Amino acid sequence: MERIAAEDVIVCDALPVTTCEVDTAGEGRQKLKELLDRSGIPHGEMILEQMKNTWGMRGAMLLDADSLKRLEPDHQRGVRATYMDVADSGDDRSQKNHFKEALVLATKVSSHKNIIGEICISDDPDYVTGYFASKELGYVRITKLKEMGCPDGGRIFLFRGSEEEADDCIRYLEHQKMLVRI
Ligand code: PML
Ligand code: MG
Repeated sequence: MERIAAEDVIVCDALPVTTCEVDTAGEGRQKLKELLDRSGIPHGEMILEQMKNTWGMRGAMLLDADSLKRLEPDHQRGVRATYMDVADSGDDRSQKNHFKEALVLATKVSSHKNIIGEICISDDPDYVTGYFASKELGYVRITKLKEMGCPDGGRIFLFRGSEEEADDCIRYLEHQKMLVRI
């Protein structure tokens, strides 16, 4: 538990949600590439390749979307987006709700001015739905991004900006307090 001042908390609305139904993980991957392309993010294939390196990280990869340079101070740990929650949390927390937790996280992450997109594939072997999220396209769920039983997964936050902005972005992702109205 940590006492925090109400004025330090930003309250905002969740990203709008849409769902893209796909039949195969290959189709889902193709959809991700299209969304990256529509967002003006080049090197879609190489960005998706980076997902091979997110397994086992506690946080997310923070990737410069243009140079593909990794910006996390500690590559093994990654950047952990924390200090966010649902604004009205009267609901039952006894069961993990992948979707709600991810929507809250994606809303916080995408609201930083230098984040131009996020890709997520769950690391839960039984959960194959993932998403792309950005300010412009909202939270786009993709119903299959890996095979059932596969433990791989992770998150990539796509960044565009200067080195100083990257420092500010990491501080924001890890420490800014935020409540999200769903
Ligand atoms: C969704 O259902 O919209 C995707 C949720 C991704 C969950 C990621 C995780 O926490 O494992
Ligand atoms: Mg998980």
